[in-house]
Amino acid sequence: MVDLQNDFVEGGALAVPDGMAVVAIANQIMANFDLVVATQDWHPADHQSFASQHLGVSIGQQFLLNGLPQTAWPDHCIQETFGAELVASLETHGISKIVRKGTDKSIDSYSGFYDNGHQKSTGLAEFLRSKGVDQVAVMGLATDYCVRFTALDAVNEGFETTLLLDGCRGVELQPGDIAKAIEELKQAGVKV
Ligand code: VGL
Ligand code: ZN
Repeated sequence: MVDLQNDFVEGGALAVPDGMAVVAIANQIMANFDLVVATQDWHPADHQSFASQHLGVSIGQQFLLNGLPQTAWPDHCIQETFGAELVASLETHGISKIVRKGTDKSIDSYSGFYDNGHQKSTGLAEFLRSKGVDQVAVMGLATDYCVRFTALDAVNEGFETTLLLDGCRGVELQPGDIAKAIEELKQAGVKV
């Protein structure tokens, strides 16, 4: 379950259209899985993906962050704030592990497995293997960012990976971004 946090649902700083709908879906389907992991975007207040940290960079704009292409986001999911908390209506007792990502201010981390430069692992793949997991299903927010990169890393780590599309909503900064993400995942061997 990717980033089911207050800032990504209605009223949040980086609200994904209809984002709250996937929380109810998560609650409905959770019991069908042997192991449930939640990711949590968890940024320091001066995270360099925030447009507010750069002169002349506006929200939604592309820029280079330490050599990597980066979208400028509104301040969101700041550690220890309400916006970073998991949505309160999410059933949390079934969750075995919470993976926090995006904690290094100098690099973004869309995936639950690696940062965007694929330099540091969160330990999620190792955790899943230690539990005997060989199949992974991915849902959450947002389809075209954190869900996309989490599912791509899952399949590239050798897990048989399924995108639960009904349980995802996207940002769609550009029209067609969600469809492109789905196509990319299919090409990579993710079942949709
Ligand atoms: C996300 C943009 C910035 C996401 C996180 O959860 O998809 N998107 N940080
Ligand atoms: Zn973020």
